[in-house]
Amino acid sequence: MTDRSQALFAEAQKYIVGGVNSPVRAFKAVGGRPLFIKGAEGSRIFDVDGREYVDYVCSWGPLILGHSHPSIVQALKETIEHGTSYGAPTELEIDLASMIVRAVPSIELVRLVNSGTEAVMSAIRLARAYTGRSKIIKFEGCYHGHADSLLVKAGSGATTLGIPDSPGVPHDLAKLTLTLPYNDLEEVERLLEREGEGIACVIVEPIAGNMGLIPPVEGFLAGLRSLTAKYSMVLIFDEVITGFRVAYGGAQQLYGLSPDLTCLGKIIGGGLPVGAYGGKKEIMELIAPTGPVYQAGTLSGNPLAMAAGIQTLKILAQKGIYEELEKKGQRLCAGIEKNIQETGSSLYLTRIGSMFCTFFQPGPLFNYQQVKGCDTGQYAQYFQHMLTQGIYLAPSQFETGFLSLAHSEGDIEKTITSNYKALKTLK
Ligand code: HOZ
Repeated sequence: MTDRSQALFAEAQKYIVGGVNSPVRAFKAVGGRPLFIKGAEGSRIFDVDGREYVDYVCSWGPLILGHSHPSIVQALKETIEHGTSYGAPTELEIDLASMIVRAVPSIELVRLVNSGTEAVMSAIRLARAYTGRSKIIKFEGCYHGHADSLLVKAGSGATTLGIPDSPGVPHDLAKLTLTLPYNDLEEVERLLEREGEGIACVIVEPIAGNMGLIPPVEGFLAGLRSLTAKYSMVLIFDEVITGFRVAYGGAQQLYGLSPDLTCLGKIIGGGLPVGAYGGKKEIMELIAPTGPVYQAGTLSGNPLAMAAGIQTLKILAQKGIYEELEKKGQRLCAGIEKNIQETGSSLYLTRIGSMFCTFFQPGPLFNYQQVKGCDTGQYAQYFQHMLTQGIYLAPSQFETGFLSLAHSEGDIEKTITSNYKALKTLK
C-alpha cells in the first residue's frame, strides 16, 4: 500500500534479520508491511511515502512530550557540541540520578544503564546476590525485556509471535523462573508457603503493559509487598513503562507502595537509549565498585541520553502535567466507549492516565490466560482500518497505546471518529 515503505522493507531484509531491529515492528501480527518512518513532530509521524499519522506508539512509551520536542532538541544540540561519550563520569549523570532519587522515594541509590532489559537483568542478579537464593517469581504475560531468565511466559513481542518461552534459554535457567497468574495473590501465597525460603525476588509490572494494558486488582500489589517482606525476598517493580508515565513517581506513587528495587527506562531517556535500576541503599551497595556484584557498560550514563532525560523530567515536574495527560486519556476513552455502545461492538477498553488498550474480547480481563483469548484477527483488521484513516496504533494486540502531551483535542477527535468508522465496518 505504501510503495517506498514496501521497497525499503524488501531491501532491509537483505541485511537485517526480518528487516527490523525489534520483532513487533515487522507487522507480522497485523499483516501488511511496516511503515518506514522519515520523521516525526509532536503527535505525528511521517512515513517515507509522504503520509502522516497520529502516533499512539510514541516509540513504545518514551515520548511523553511528543516527537522532536523543541527543548529536547535544543538540549541535545547543546550537549553534542561537547562530544558524544567519554567513558568517564559527568555532571549530567548526577543531575539525572538526583532527579530520579527525588522523584521516587524508594530509590535511595541508582545505577544508570542503556536499556530496560539491562536494568532488569542487573536487578535480578542483585536480588539473587542479596538473598543468596536462585529462584525468582514473575507473572504470566508480564514482559521484562529479553534477558534469559525473563523470557518465560513473556508478553509483548514474545506473545505476539507465539514464542513466550524462547528457544535458546537453557532449561536449567528457565526452571529457576517460577510463573504465576497476574492479579492472583492466593497463588503467590500458596507458592511461597511451599518454597518461599528459596526464592530471591518477585518481579512485577505494577501495571501490566505488555499483554495489552491490565491494571492490578485492588490489594494485589500491597499483598506482594507484605508477602515478599514476610519471606525476606526482594520486591522488584518493573516501571520501565510506568515510571514517570502514570505519575511523576510512577505506579508506586499512584498506589502508595515502596518496592525494594525499581527498574526504569523509556521516559528517563527522553527518546534516547537508557535504563536504570535503583532502590534500597543496603541492597544497591552490593554493586561494583562498592560491592562484589558486577555490572558495567561502555555507554552507561551517556551524555546525550542524560540531557534528553533531564529535560523531559524537568517538563514533567511542572504543575498540572499529569492532570492534563489524564484529561486527554479520559476524553479519548470516553469517545471510544461511546462508539462501543453505539456500534454494539464487543471491544473492551482499559486505561490508566495516558496509557490505554482496546481488547477484542468482552471484559473484564485480569490476566494472561484471559488476554490470550482475544480475537487477534479482529485486532489486525481494526489496526488496518485505523492505519488507513491516519491513526498509527501498536501493531499487536499485546501492547499498550500511549498518549503524549502533544496530542491535541483535534488528534483525539480524529481518533474517535476513525474508531467509530472502524468499529462500524468490523461489525
Ligand atoms: N517490546 C517493545 C514493546 N513493549 C517493542 C520495542 C520495539 O519494537 O521498539
